Amino acid sequence: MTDLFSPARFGAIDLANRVVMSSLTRNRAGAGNVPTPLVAEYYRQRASAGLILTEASPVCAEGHGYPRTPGIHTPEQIAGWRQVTDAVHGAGGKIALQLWHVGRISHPDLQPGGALPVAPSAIRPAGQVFTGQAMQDFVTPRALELAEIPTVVGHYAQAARNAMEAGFDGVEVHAGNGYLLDQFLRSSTNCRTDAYGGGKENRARLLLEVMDAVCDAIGSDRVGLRLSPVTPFNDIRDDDPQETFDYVVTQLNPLRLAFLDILQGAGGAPREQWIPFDYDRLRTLYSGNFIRNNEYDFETAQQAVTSGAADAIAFGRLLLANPDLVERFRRGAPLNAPDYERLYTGEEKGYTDYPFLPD
Ligand code: 8OZ
Repeated sequence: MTDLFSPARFGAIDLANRVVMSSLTRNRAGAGNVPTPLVAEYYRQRASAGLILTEASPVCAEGHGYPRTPGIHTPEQIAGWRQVTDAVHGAGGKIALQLWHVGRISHPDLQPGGALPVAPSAIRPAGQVFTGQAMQDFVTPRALELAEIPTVVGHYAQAARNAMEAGFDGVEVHAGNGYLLDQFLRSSTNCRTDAYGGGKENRARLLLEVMDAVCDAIGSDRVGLRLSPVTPFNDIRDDDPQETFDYVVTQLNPLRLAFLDILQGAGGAPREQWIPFDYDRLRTLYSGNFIRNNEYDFETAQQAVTSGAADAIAFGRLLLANPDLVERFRRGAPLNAPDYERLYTGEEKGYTDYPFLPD
């Protein structure tokens, strides 16, 4: 019987088990948003997961919205990531890079030339952004011109090629959590009247063009996709998320991606506040490898894989705090708790110092 410890083949990527490390932003990049040796050590420690999905990595300078997030658009960043992939491969692991563009979740202080962040429509997100020194209110972004859209698509394709040059096993396109591709997908952030706004077919157009371009660039068997149908993170909503996401996954089928990675629920919000959504329906509509994420423990993850509800489970908080999570699951060992104070602090503490089980 297939269980969490069974090997898997996701497209061109062989996984030793079905415990996937979820993408987690950790803000430890060095100058020039370059991954440092400490970043390589963090991922190396977690190489026993079947597949590591890296923290989100901006595909272009305009795609940044947080300090010290490692990009994949300069030669120095590619070289920095190469140290990470070498470290993970040296420890027998597999690693895919998450491709990111924040869209409106940014600030002129984080943009080239102090420009306005870009978005599908000029709608300001509620809330504030940390610009390195202080929290500042979000600004009203600039709506992308129709003629600029091919450039955005091109950034994703080039970033995927850069990821291959850096030695990654694949990439995961980040189309969740209220960032650029999600801003296009959802009705609350997309009021465009051209071919990229309006009904679900138009709102999904940019995402599907990006997926086509990334698949053409590196081969669809090395490409995955992250969606988060109902997370309200970054002030985003959809009038009919089921209709939107049923359509998206159906359109993805012909691409034969390596995997689809679904963030269920609403981030860290309590389960009672989760907007109802039929994830099993997505599983049924989608013909490829299906990863589920959010609040799984060993028992519920094992149940999801053995029942066929998922092909793998992605763990964020548990893998953050337990680099040897797979071994702890095998032995039924106790788990370390995450240090929430140090998620984004840029230091070794709370990053590379979580204890392993004794041999
Ligand atoms: C937490 C802090 C900063 C960024 C996401 C990339 O939500 C993120 C993120 C999460 O997908």
